[in-house]
Order: sequence, then structure tokens, then C-alpha cells
Amino acid sequence: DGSRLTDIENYIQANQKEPNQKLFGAASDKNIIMVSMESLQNFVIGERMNGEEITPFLNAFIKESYYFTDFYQQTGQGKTSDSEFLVENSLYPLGRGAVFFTHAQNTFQASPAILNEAGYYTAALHANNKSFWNRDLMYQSLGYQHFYDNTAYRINAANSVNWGLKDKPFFKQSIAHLQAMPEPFYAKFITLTNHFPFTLDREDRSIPEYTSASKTLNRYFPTVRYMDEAIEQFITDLKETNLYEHSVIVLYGDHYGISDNHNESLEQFLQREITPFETVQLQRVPLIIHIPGQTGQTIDKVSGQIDLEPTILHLLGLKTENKLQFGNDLFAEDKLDFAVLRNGSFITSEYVYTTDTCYQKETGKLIDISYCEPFMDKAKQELALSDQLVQGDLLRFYLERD
Ligand code: GP9
Ligand code: MN
Repeated sequence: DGSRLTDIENYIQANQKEPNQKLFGAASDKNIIMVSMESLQNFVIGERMNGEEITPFLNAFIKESYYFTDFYQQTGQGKTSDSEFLVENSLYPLGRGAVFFTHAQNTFQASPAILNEAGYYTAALHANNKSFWNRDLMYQSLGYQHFYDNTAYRINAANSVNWGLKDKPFFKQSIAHLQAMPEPFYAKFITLTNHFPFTLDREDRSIPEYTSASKTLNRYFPTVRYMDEAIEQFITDLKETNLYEHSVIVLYGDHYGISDNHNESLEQFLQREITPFETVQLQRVPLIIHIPGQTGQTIDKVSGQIDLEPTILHLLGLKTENKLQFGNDLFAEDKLDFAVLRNGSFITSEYVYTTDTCYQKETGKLIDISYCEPFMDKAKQELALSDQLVQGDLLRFYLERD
């Protein structure tokens, strides 16, 4: 295990970039409010469906935030739980199964534990059964102090749809939980309404369904809009409680919502062919970071969910050099344009590699494989080293030393 750990440490040391000096510690006295946006893909942002703006609130919020346009979801079969794993450990989820189930007893260096150590109160809020995705056990390993699960909410037939409590009452009822938390806190909210099969009560539909052969895609737009409105209401309530000025707000999409089974209808909406190149581009999810007192910026650096944790820790002024992490600070001056998807596809500033084929990123044109070759080993190595770390529970040994 010693030598495997050395390989991992060497790789990480060679690939970590210096945090951005201007932003390091820029939010050091603030709370962190994370919002996992269920099944939200980036292709709806700034777009219209039959003339209707799909996400009017997020489109406006982006203008006063840092918004990452080339941010990829890197989840596998563990879906939401994999995204949680990525954004709180800066490690890759596994190629098969859900790490939340298979490795919940591992030792981790997760952000809730790190923040807890740094004086933060840490809580996860999600109105579902606590054992779903094995969260009750995994959250302990990640260092959460409290999990506000479905028992912390008033849930009835009238305020539920699809998988459970609707996002609007979820956020409404969560305000009291937030107000009860000692500050500074790290609070992660997991939304639920915009989940397959995207069912929504008529009274909650502010925009009509789309018209295509895919009922799933048709329903997606009104549920996305519902989530957009739920987040708007949440931000308004945060402003009223004065938590807004004291909190960094991080909104991110957890994974895709529209699978390739709906490609034909999605092609109709996008008005372009969904090639393997497009399939990779469709793995972009929104990442929006609002820092009080800052205007923000739209950033097109290629990045992924794995980069979020170091970014947040650095904003809070916490160093990560003693942490085994594969992501990099999104604001680092020399952050590499690079994201590896869990299936081995990868994206650089110029190229997209998928299904053994190399594409030019700007045009989507197929190009000679030799263009992608320089990055192929790096992509394989990252996934392999991260898998070794998780499968061998190597952080147990790493943290025991010195
Ligand atoms: C369940 C919710 C959805 O609690 O997080 O999980 P998903 O099916 O998207 O992984
Ligand atoms: Mn999900």
C-alpha cells in the first residue's frame, strides 16, 4: 500500500496548481450554502422553449455570480450520490456501483469534516428517507454533524409530487433549519422535484410542456422551470433573513436528466445532430458561485465536479496541500482546461475524446486520434489512481502517517 500511495502522492503533487492569490480567503468569514440541482443540464441555461425562457431566475443570477460554462458532470451509476462524493472529496466515483454504498466505511478527508475542524457547523438537507443512497452512514464518514432528512419536514399529499416533498415547500421549511444553525455553517441542499419522470402538478407548471415524441423531454422543461422558481424563492428568503450577505452560494447540476434514449426529440429541440461529440458536450451542468460583494464573471475554462471542493476550501482560506485530491481550484491562474468523465471520455481546451475518437472541440469535427493522444494516459491514470485510493481505502494509511 505504501508504494501505491507514493504513486498517488507523486501524481497529485505534480498536478496541483497554486490557488488564485486574489480569491484565496476571499470568503473566509462566510457560510457556504450548496444546492444540488437535480438533473439540471447546462443546455437549458439562457435558452428558450417555444419562446419561453426556461430558467429566468438562474439566467439573471448568473450575471451577478461566477458562472462556469464548460463544467462537466463526472458521475457514474451512483448518480446524485456520486456527485456528492465528487464535490466533497475531489475524488472520482467508481466505474461500477455507488461509492456511497460500497465504501461508506472508508476513511475520507471530506469537506464537511475539514470545515467542521475549522469551526463550521455542517449539515445536509434533503427530504428523502435517510438511508437512500446509504446517506445516513456515508454522511457520518464525510463528517456531517446533522442530516435533516424527511423526518425534519412536514410532508403530506398536498405538498408532494413525484419522489416526495416539492422543492418550494422544501426550501421554505428549510429556512427555519438554517436559522437554527450556529454560524458559520456549511449546508448542502439536495433538490428533488426535477427528477425523472419529471411529473408536476398542473398548478406548478409555469410554462407548457414541449411537443415532441419524448414525453420525458416534454415534461422536463416545466419541472426545470419549477426548480428555477424554487431557487428564486429560496434566495429571496435568504435575503429577508440576512443570511444572503453572509453566505457563499454554490449551485450545481448533479448529472444529466435526459438520457440518450431521447436523442431524437432532443435533436429536435437543439436543432442539431447528437453525435458522440455532442453527447459529451451534453454532460455539461451549470455551476454558479455567488460571493457576496463580488460581481462575478462568466468563465469558460474546462472543468468538472471534481474541481469544486478545492475551490470552496480556498475561497474560505483553507489550504489543501495536505489533501489527496484530483481536482484543482477553478480560479487557479494556470488551471488546466481538462475534465475526465467517468466513462473515460475527456475534454481539453481544444479536443474532445470519446468512443476511441478524437473531435475538435470548437467545430465538433472528427480529427486524427494523434491530437488526443497526449492526454489519453493522463485521463486513464487519474481514474486509475483515484480508484486505487478508494478501493484500497488508502487515506486510512495516509492520515495515519506523521
Ligand atoms: C434521491 C435523490 C435522487 O434521494 O437524490 O437520486 P438520483 O436518482 O438522482 O441519484
Ligand atoms: Mn440526481
